[in-house]
Amino acid sequence: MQDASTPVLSRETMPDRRGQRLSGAQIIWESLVREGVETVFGYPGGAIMPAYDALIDYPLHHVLVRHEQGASHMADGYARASGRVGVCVATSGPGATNLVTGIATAMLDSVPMVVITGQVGAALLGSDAFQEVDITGVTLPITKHNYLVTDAADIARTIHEAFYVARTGRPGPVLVDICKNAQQDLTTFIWDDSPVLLPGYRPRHSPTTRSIEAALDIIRTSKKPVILAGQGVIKAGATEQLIAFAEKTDIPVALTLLGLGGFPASHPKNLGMMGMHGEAWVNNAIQESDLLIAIGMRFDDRVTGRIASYAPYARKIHVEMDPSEINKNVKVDVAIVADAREVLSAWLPVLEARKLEPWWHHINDMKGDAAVLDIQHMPDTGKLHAAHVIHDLWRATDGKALVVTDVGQHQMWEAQYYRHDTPRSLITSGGLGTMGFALPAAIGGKFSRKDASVWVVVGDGGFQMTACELATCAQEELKVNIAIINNGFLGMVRQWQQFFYGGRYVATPIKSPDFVKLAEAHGLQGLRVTSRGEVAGAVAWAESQPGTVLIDFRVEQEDSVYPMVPSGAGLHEMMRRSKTVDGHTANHNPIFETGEDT
Ligand SMILES: Cc1ncc(C[n+]2csc(CCOP(=O)(O)OP(=O)(O)O)c2C)c(N)n1
Ligand SMILES: [Mg+2]
Repeated sequence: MQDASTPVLSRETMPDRRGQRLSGAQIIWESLVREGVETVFGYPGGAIMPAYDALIDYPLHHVLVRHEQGASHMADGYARASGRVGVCVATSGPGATNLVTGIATAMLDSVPMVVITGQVGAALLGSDAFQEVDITGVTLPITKHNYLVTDAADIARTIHEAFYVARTGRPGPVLVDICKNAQQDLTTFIWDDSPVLLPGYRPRHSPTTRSIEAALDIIRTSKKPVILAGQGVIKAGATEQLIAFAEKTDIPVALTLLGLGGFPASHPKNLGMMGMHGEAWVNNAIQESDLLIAIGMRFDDRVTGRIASYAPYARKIHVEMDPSEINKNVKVDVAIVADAREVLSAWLPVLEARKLEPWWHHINDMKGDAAVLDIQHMPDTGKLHAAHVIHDLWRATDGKALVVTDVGQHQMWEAQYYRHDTPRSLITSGGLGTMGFALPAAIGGKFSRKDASVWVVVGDGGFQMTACELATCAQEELKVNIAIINNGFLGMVRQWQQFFYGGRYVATPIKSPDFVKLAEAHGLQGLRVTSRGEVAGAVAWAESQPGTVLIDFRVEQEDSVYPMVPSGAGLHEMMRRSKTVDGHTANHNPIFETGEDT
């Protein structure tokens, strides 16, 4: 019996089969190899079986997941960690629909991904055949583009196009649904890797001289400017240019959640994270600023708070490569539709060096009081707070880990207390806020960055959504470290219940299995940590072990993330940690409306 995880041919010994008669199934893998793919994440089934059968002959590593959602998050994590296109594969019907959450997650965070699904034979389309779902219909609003392929002769060109669309312009997921007959039929394999030209698709935009200069005029005259840097900086590889720009102009840099790492946390011009759980001085600086220079970010409601009171004194410059984002949420004075690196490179040589001393003086004053409210400075009560775990994890890993978080309170504490100095050192689901993302995304990340020390930071709730992928770690003999921030609650929802729903904890206390035993049941190692003194040692131990290690950190159950801008409130209307009530009680403010969508 042959095992598909050990391919017969290497890339070097693979014969050139262009011009030969091949099956559509073979052409799928021929095309992926030619696109530079090395790893695919997937799960087989009837409508994709011809493709799986052909896979055995190709130099591709197939990772068998335990649930197709895991495959889509793995492809996503692979892409975010490396900047390359991630690939996942599933069968028709339930296989394809299980990918939907992962596709939407990638779409909302602009992640380049190619998703290949099997489909029933073309003759059966529309007949409610066994395991038939119109997956191109289902995914239309959550893919950058999608294709239904009914003919073997179309497979190579479609896959080539799919990779092009996924990675160019503002990246995103592209789905290719391939009918079973198209996989089985023979056709001549033609590979045309000349540049793809698609009518109506213009992924590259160059900045106009007029917009560049209009922005320069405003930048020169501003007294209280703030740069808002988002994920676009990371995707454009513009970190170096942003550092040079901030140093020359003395402009403080605030980051979005997905922008963290795009500008070093330890850089003196770094303000920190903005938004709903951003630092108070960052949000206040934005509210008081006279100029916002938004670069590769999209004014999501989580970063603006109530739009009507957002940065009321600021002129706004928006550097963004997707024209549909311009003036979508926030009206701007100057829009530059272009790549962040190109724009920063154009500004840099012509801008004069400046010092914004009064502005920095004011910002540093604002920082003063915030530091006092920081949990790290609170007296040691002997309790283990999640913030302590993250802080000590940061120290023990020397800030060098590739951290992959799930969604909830732990995600926000990670963003606040793990200081990211390099791009692509944090992977997190921002736009969709997908629980269950972390473990599979970390597995994908580890496959694309084999040398990285990968840490999963995940809640007790979210971990249980995709914990089945522990078996994938075991089968692949993969090394990731898992820090479960176990607070016995769906903590972020509990926090909203505490603040806005009168403390009625409906459906948020959550019972978990013994996570240490769960790790052991998979042949992996586990450890429980209940006090702060054990954290650093546990992290070092986990890193020293060869296989996947899970640490169950039993943290304070009813702690809350501060500051918090309640949904619908202005960015400056933050709830702060109270100094007086045991360090973790909200100064509840009843004027804020009940929010939704945690
Ligand atoms: C798939 C999915 N379902 C529901 C939610 C809503 N939600 C956001 S945070 C959260 C609680 C997360 O709990 P846990 O994983 O334990 O993390 P904690 O907040 O306690 O750190 C929930 C239910 C979501 N974001 N994603
Ligand atoms: Mg929890």
